[in-house]
Amino acid sequence: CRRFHHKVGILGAPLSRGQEKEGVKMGPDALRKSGLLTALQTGGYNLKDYGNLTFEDEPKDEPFGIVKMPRTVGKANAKLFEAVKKVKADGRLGVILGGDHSLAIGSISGDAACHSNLCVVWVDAHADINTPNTTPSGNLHGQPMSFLLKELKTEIAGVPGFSWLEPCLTAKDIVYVGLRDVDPGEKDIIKKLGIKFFSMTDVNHMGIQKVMEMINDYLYSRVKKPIHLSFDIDGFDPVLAPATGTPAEGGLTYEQGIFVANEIHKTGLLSAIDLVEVNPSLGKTEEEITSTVNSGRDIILKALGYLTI
Ligand code: HAR
Ligand code: MN
Ligand code: MN
Ligand code: MN
Repeated sequence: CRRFHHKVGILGAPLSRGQEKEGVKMGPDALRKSGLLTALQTGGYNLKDYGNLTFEDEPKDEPFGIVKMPRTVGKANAKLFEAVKKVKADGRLGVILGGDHSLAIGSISGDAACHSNLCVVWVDAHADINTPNTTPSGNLHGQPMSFLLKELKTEIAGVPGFSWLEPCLTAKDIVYVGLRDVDPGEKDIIKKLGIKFFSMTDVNHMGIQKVMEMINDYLYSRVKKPIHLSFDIDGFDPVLAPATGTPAEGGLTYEQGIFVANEIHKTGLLSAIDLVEVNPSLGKTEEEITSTVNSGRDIILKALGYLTI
């Protein structure tokens, strides 16, 4: 429908040091092999493939408190930040193929550098808003939101690798969908900052259609704002998307996920999408891998309006 939807930039971001399972760096290539690019090409999109970024481990990357690999994750995100800025400067809708969810720090910062009024729809089993002080695991993929929020700026002070970062969002700019595995410290932060969320309990009780209506009213109905969709594949139920590092029971069905993506497409406001935490090496069978990867591919295609009238 809307013409500006159809200029797309694909960027592979195989970040993996925000957690501890190697295989997540295979996410971008698995998504590429799923037919994502050929579908978009035959669908008439103006597509530019920016390739995959490469990331290196920083030497002597000692933990900061219990936060693991801060310099490596910080530097990778600085690189992704620049790459996403370039995609947006080229006038393209960004499609960022992950990689673990720590990449949202660079991806959303890059998107926000071009859109000061950016808002974020975060689909995930997890809230990813632990701070370096509340994190139970030390893994940075459980913390990106705390690096992005202006309200939490003092919480991330001094983390090595992130001196380039300036928080770009406020608590009212974000909405969660699909939450069901949230740490106590995260609950406190969400309550204190008044962050809007729709847990799986909410989705089950009011239905995904009502949830998307409420998101529409809350985020972008009054003033039109560009939307960044950050979609963690573990937002889906593990029956559908088992090949991921931290699966959580009771997630979105295929149809619910696709509905979310389609509603966002219909706004005409999508600026960029992250598709993260696909880990092909964690599929127990070929079928588990295919189901996970294809579900992620379909979210991207639907968010871009592929085959939609
Ligand atoms: N909340 C836990 C932590 O901070 C687990 C995070 C799980 N990670 C993700 N992100 N897949 O959504 O360690
Ligand atoms: Mn369209
Ligand atoms: Mn996540
Ligand atoms: Mn998650």
